[in-house]
Amino acid sequence: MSNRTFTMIKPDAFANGHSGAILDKIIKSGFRIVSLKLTSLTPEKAGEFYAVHKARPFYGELVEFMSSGPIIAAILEKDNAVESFRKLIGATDPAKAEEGTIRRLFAESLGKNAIHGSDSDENAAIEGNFFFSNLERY
Ligand code: 3AN
Repeated sequence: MSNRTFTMIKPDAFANGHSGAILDKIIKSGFRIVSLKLTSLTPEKAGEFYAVHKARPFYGELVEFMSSGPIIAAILEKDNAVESFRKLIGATDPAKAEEGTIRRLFAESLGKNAIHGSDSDENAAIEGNFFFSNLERY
């Protein structure tokens, strides 16, 4: 069990002005920010990040959306970080996400669902390294 996870505030939540409220909720939920940056993905980079979903029917839509505007990428630390953060963000489909979760509060739809959270310790490390070099972490 690792104590780090990776997150992105997606283009919908950033464009809708929810970044501050989302970061506040993350911090108040006990996560420490290890690394943080405002950035954006080219379609090529978004395609690479979501390569595991290449065969899925929504892949093209996902890549287009994720490269449509600024995002905030971050590495977060807390005991049992991956599982605890998945609980905080809620189900992929905001309509099915529990009351009080980030997706329930801020997501627009299944595709535009406000925030990403790594689904395993292994992916948390891969995804964190995708955005940050070791030198950028403390
Ligand atoms: P999660 O982000 O909850 O781990 P995944 O890994 O199944 O969910 O999907 C990755 C991303 O792909 C989701 N965050 C969502 O933006 C998008 N996505 C998943 N399922 C669909 C779908 N049926 N239609 C459109 N976009 C989808």
